[in-house]
Amino acid sequence: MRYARAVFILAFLFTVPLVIVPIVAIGQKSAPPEHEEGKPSAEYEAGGKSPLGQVEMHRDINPKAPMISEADFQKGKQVYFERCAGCHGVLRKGATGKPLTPETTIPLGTENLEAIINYGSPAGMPNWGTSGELTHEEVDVMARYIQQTPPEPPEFGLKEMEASRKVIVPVEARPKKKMNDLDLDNLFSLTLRDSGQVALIDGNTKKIVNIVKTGYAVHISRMSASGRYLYVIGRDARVNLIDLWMEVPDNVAEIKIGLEARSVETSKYKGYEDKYAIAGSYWPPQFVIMEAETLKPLKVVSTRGVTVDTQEYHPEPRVASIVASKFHPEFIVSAKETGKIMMVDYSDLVNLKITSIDAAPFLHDGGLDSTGRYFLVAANTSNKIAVVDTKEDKLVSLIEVGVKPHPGRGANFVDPLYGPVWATPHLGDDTVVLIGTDPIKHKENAWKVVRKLKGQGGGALFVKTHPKSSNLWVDTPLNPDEKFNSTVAVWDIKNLDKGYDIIQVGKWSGLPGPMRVVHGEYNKAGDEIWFSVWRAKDKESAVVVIDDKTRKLKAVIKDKRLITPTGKFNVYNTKNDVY
Ligand code: DHE
Repeated sequence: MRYARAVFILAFLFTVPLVIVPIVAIGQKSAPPEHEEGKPSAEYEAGGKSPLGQVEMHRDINPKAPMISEADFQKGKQVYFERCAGCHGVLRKGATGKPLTPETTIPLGTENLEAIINYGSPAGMPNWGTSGELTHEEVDVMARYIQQTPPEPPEFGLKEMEASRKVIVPVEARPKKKMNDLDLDNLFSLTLRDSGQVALIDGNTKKIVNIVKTGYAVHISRMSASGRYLYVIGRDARVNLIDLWMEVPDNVAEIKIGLEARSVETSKYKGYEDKYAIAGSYWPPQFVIMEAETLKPLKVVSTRGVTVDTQEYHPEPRVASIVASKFHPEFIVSAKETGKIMMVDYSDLVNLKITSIDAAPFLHDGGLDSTGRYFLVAANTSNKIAVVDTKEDKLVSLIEVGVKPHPGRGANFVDPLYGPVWATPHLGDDTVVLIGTDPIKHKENAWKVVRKLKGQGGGALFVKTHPKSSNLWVDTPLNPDEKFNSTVAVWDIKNLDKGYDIIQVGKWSGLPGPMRVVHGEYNKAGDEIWFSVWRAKDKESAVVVIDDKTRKLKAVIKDKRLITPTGKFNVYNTKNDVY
């Protein structure tokens, strides 16, 4: 009773402006319990896997805060960065969740804080204690930890980056021509999240070409414009550069660009092919432009600044998606907390020009429309898609969509009624929203939600199609129900009103549940779609390949080295922004 009252009173403090569906997932132990480290439930929203817990930070004793031993402080720091920092911010000054600075937590007291950590709040704070995610002791430690002065991770400038850089194979010693007989355009880079590796898989033979060591909790891969170099970023902000021309493609350089990161991209504008790479970090809040072939850091730019809505200073705007412009020598960089989209002109790094576009807070993932001119990015907790004209460098529209859009890079196709559209599913509801993207021939539909398809449920992450396909695929890996998180929904683009069919991808893998089926990616020809069957790191996982035309099983790629497979990046599609 005492706890229940405290929960009610304190609900406001931990409010995370999320919505009901994923929150249910967050608190539920029933969501594949075996997903320890790979578990995408609470950790997804809460920024799980942050490596900052391991970073040494200064401890400041606050006489008003309750006693905490050094060991408990270190434990609290680790739990905070693994579970809480994603919503409440590295500095505890608030992000999607409310601030947890000592001024707000000390007056509430340890007992009340314990209650809220245990039971969560109706507004979105997960019930860490009662769900079993945190033990009783951990809840006690956390209640005392968040009353201490927040320890601050160190900055990471050019000097630290340069000191971390390794050129494993110097440019002069690299092949002068392609030294393997791989069909590189149809190679896939597969994230092996919890083993800190990527698997390079031959899309034709479905054989593993190499397993390459990358950063901790590796996240995404991107391609150089020529298709020769593959860039991989880990959550520990390590960028690996893999040369696909080698006899056996492998690392040729690596660098740490910060302490925590998610995004990497390369220069694609004419005349700048394979010249620059860029990586954005969550901590410190900044991005760095590097020499593409050596990863030599050239220019570091901070994203600290004011938010677009309340115009208040934000100390840690994390760098979310980065896309390369096809219209100018520019990188399109989204800063999450401030809601700013920066068009970073890389033609002159000394006199750097940045056009800063006000979108909406909590920018996350996005991609280009089919013409490559418009960038559509989710402002996820604002429930909006921001559209930027990358030719004019202007905001075109802020479109109200469903609850917590999560497009990945989205999916482009031609709707039989409304013309060219771009699609996004949602974490927070079961809709898939189609937005008109052709302001010339379908002006009346441009930048409007032209359809809302009803999908399997919330907890969707990625949508995919291909110019040669008439299927639209949507996963639901974060839905707590196994019926949904181990299957995908597929619509016939020519007959969207008919609704979706369910494809039993998990079952086809031949592996027992629990599992998460995540992230579809096409092969180069656009006649196969690959899905990852993501299980716990001590369990066998798989990649299921589906014949796109018949929607029948084509192959299951299994190998004991495929640990926690998640994102897949086909070289040709990634290089050319085909999605
Ligand atoms: Fe991602 C893209 C951030 C959790 C798989 N993810 C992105 C992007 C960002 C981001 C900013 C856009 C990068 C770009 O385009 O430049 N992801 C985050 C998080 O902050 C979050 C929510 C929590 C965390 O702790 O990291 C998170 N992401 C996940 C996962 O748990 C996923 C499902 C599995 C995994 O491997 O980690 C996951 N994220 C992906 C994938 C993409 C991605 C596969 C690229 C999609 C694409 O098609 O381009």
